[in-house]
Amino acid sequence: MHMPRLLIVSNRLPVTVKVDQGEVSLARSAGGLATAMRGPHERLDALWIGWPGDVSRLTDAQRHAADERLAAERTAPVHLSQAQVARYYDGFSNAVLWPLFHYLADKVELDARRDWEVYAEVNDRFARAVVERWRPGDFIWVHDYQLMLLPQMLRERLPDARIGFFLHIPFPSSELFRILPWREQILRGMLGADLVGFHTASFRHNFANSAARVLGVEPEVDVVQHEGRAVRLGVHPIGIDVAEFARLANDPGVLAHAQQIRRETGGRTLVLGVDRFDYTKGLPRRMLALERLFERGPHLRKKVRLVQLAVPTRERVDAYAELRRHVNELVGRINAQYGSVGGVPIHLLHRSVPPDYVVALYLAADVMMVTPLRDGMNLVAKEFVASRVDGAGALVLSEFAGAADELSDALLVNPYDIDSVASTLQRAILMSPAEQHARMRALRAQVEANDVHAWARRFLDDLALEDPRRPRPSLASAPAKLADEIAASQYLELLLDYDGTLMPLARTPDQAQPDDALRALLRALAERPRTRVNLVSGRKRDNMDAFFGELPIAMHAEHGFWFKPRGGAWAAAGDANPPWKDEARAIMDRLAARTGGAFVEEKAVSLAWHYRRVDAELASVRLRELRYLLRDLADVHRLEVLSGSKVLELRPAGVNKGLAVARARADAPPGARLVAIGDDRTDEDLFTALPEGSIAIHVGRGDTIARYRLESPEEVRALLEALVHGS
Ligand code: GDG
Repeated sequence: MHMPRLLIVSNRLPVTVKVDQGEVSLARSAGGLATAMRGPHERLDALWIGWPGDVSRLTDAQRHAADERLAAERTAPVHLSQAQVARYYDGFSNAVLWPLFHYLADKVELDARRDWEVYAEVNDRFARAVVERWRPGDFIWVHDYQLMLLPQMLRERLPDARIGFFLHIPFPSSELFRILPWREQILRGMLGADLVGFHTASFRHNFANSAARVLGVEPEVDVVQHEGRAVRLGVHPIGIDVAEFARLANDPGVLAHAQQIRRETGGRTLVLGVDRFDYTKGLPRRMLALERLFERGPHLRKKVRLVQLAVPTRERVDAYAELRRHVNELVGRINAQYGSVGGVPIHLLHRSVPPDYVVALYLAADVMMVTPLRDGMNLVAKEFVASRVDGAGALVLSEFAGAADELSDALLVNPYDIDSVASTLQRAILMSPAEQHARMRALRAQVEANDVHAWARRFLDDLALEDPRRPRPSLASAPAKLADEIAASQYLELLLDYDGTLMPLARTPDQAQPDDALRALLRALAERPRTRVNLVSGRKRDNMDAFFGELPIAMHAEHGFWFKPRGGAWAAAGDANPPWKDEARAIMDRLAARTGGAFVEEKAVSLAWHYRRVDAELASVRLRELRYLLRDLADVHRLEVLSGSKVLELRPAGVNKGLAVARARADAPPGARLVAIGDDRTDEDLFTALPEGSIAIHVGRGDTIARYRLESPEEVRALLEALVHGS
């Protein structure tokens, strides 16, 4: 029997194929994601699917050898051509998504259509590779911005698979995100997952807002209903392999190396930077801050040295070449100005070094500078903390790194503010050992509490969770059974909502005119033996009369405020012209005038603020404002503020669709069964008021207390037709 596995999918495998003098070998891949997932990959016995680097120059025999080595590492390669890598990876991923998601819109490639096409093509290539290996029960965990279309592509092919997606980089504000020409496809792509994870609550919030704005969905804090599925949005700040860093930090060889680095620094304060050589990491401004420090404090000029490890990365992308040129120029200038025969203040290591070397640097440092302009998390900050088993050292951390949410005991800075980085750096250099230890203790506790294994476990536990709010299974598979059950009732009292239940929602209420087939269906139901029909709507009396006046049915208008029994006349449940209305209307009108697409509808007992044509993000701001402005009025007059489908309604408390239930029961024979069907929040009042033994049916997605669910008005009509013809 197949044991369910975890399939990890990322652009790059944790190992890259290398050929040296004809010998095939595997080298560790660099970067945050590979470093982070390496531990969970081993512990969870997962299969990792991804790109193993360029193998185009390998002979067949070498390629075969490479594939064998890869399989032994429990990895499965997705081979890509050089042309694909140039457009999908260097192009769309790293010259469009990467700068945009890090708030550097001016670095986004001007015209990326071709790159976009190849991005989609490569995502599809990954989808095929995953489908080939997936077995029922396997979990799929997709990583990062190179594969944002993959969750949806997998969902289409494997509808029952558990799919998680984690974004390692920031998700920008919707204002920025929506400049992306392919914003809709990217969002839909991600929403193919069951769980979408982010490092911070603000990235999650940005994503939900973008989805609301671009796709018109109405997300809650941690869930979006999308295409009939509940997609959960999680906050999962990534951790590091704490034990591994502690082990390296206690290794005698590493300690000796750290001592040697300190000796070489010649008594200067050692300030350290460790970054991929990337323009998001804030290197130029970090250099300028050091220069500012020297300008202000001549006494520090010979006492401080910055060692900057800058690991080569994305060397084919233009913006990176430009960055290297800029940094080299700054280093040259500052060293020329402040260096002496005894040494230079900046030492730039432009290469990759082994992990134990990185830890030796962490241990040797007095001050760690982590000042990215934006960063999803930033592992370096956490690695530094985990390595400082001696409890010493000061950490300067950008407030725009995801890590700043957790590491509040670091010295937080705005990396764009060079003066403030300079003074914070000075503060770090001068920090007393007692303060260093106090801060480091708190930082270490924080980093230890959430290591990478706990992170992976929590994400996967979340992914395994059955969401209680997941839409209940549709009746589509068993409508006939429900129809039979209803038909078997001795006496039937139907309570039917109109908009969204018998009729699809239209752009404006006027456009939702009933068709002849619907009138005929309602008439046939009303003429069915031992059956009564109630229409229960939020609409006005005259409107309902115009639609259905000639039918032998009972009608409840304005959510039950007005009632007209079959063959009778309308009667109101209270004061039809209440004193609060003028004031409320003035508030609503004022807000509608400022909100494109909004309009106010007045009914006898209530006022409704419609926003179905308003931009989703604007609507959510306005609704908050409206609720706030109506608060006092509602308190004084005992009014309820109710949200329906894209409408906010103000009306007297207790006047709701539940009134229809009491009326229908009042003269129903004993043993009558009530069947209520509705689609929005106001229908929940109807469902709540139903006596035991009744049947409540919710139409469409979303939360409900109803036990049954139908997909659409068509399905509702089919059910009602079955009652007519089956009886
Ligand atoms: C992305 C997000 C998020 C660096 N130089 C060497 C070396 N490194 C290692 C560090 C660290 C990793 O590379 C860099 O990770 P970061 O988190 O700092 O940054 P990104 O690569 O941009 O990672 C980031 C991360 O994904 C995880 O979700 O935190 O925000 O941008 O582990 O130690 N490792 C070795 N030699 C080096 O010279 N061996």
